[in-house]
Amino acid sequence: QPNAPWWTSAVVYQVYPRSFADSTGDGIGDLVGITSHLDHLRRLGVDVVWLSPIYLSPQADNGYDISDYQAVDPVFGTLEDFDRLLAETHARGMRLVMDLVVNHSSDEHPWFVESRSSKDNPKRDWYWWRPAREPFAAGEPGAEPTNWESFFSGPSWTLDETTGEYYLHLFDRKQPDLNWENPEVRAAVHEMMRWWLDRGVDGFRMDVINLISKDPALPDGATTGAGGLGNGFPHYATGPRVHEFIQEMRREVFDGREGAFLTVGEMPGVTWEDARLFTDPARGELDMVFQFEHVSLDHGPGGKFDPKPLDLRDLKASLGRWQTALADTGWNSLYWNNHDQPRVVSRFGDDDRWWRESATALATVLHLHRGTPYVYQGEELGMTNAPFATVDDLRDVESLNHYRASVEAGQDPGEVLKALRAMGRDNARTPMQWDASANAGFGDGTPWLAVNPNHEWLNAAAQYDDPRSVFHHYRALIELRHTLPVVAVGDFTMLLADHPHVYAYERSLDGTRLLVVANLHGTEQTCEVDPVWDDADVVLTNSEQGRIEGGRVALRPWEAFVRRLS
Ligand code: TEU
Repeated sequence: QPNAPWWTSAVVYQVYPRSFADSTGDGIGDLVGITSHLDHLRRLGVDVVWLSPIYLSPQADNGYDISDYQAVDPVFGTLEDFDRLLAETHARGMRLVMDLVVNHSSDEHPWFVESRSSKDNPKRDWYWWRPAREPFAAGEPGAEPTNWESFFSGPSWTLDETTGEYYLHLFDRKQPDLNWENPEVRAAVHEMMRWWLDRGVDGFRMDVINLISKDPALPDGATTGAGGLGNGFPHYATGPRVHEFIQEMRREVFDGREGAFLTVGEMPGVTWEDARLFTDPARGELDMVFQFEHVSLDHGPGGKFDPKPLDLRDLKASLGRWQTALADTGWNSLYWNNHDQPRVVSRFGDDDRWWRESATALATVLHLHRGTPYVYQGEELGMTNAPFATVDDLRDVESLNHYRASVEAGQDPGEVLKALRAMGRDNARTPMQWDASANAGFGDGTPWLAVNPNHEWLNAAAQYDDPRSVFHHYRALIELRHTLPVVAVGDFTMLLADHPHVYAYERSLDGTRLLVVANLHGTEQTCEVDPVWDDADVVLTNSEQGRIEGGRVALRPWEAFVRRLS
């Protein structure tokens, strides 16, 4: 398609710097470590690297709490290290996208330090300050200005003794929300973004960017949470001015700038209707969004830490709905994993008996949808969830807060730990498994989060020379997107929507047709497709079988194949 934007045929690779490669031996990954492994990414064939935050930060939420947006945290290196990483990325024909975390800053950011210092400080209004709710005195239970529950447990307001008022934090208390109603805040963010673009970066992944416009009336939410807390989500998600703010950002930061950029908005709870608006090119907002519907299907009534088994029909209905919704206007992001999600081979696959088969089947299903695929570090090796034995093995603020709050509320610690083991974010954050050596080749020091013991057999070095490996399957999928326009921009049609275990769809463009069929179950399955596929070329498979006779397909456990007609 001559007019399709460059990112329709691109694949993005997410690096979580803390866990990628440690060059200094302090147990924490760093920029020099990333630079030294860029050839792994080139070998895989990805087009874009998205770097999770490397800015100066107290690291309360591993860098998603920023105290200086224009400095590199010493734990990751220096600005010179960054410039070198950027140059080496570009030298390999890849682009580099930064994380933009501007719904909130750190409480240690000078903006917040000033803001909290007095009620008449010029930066007071850069954050959300409110007095105690009448008739309570500040500090009394129930005195919080709204009943909103924080994403990381407990109230989303904390009392600051200096002025006796509360500040809003949708996440941890060390992550106060910036007040986007204030034009000075927006101008400061735009200036900072331009500074990074002037340095040569190629775009931004925008953290919880659909939460930046709150209803300024700050109404209470329906009470659902623990201890009488309420759900504030309807009052801060996709709020009244969010499209205006994002359009303004586009104008102020990107308009008139030479280059090929990528913008992706992370948007918990976003609907497909809103996603169409955010990504309609005519509206000048974002290139694509991360939606959460498909990674919420295994959440039970109690939320993510009350997981239930996935029904494959729900997954097909959800992803299919998004394919249809953004078929003519807007664009999808495709992902199973990121630094917040459990590992997909453990979550939707079988990381034991059918490890290789299920990792490659799930990859096949995802990558050949219409949209831009994202690979999270280690996913291309089939990395799995970690065998955390006790709560002391965990590091994530969300998990630790949830554990404390649940146990205080009387839940059984063993049950809480079980849920954290299945769904906790640290599963995604164990060090990258480069080889079979003691720390998996991550670095010489004791890693900040223990290496998964399965690195002895599950590692990059073991897969490079194995054409059947998970790594080479990802490499082949990425190559298909680069070489076949039907993968990048073809139409999508879901097949067999009611089959409980087989995921199948067709892509088509100008007379070229692709058939994708995957058995996402550990038993043999059969299904029917159009007999026209009987003799079609097999473009990719993770199995030896792959026969179609008279339209009848017999599939081995977790078998996946792609066929082509043209
Ligand atoms: O995450 C936002 C978000 O809504 C989630 O993925 C969240 O971490 C999780 O669902 C809580 O249950 C972004 C970042 O990706 C995450 O790492 C940060 O902690 C969060 O924003 C705050 O910056």
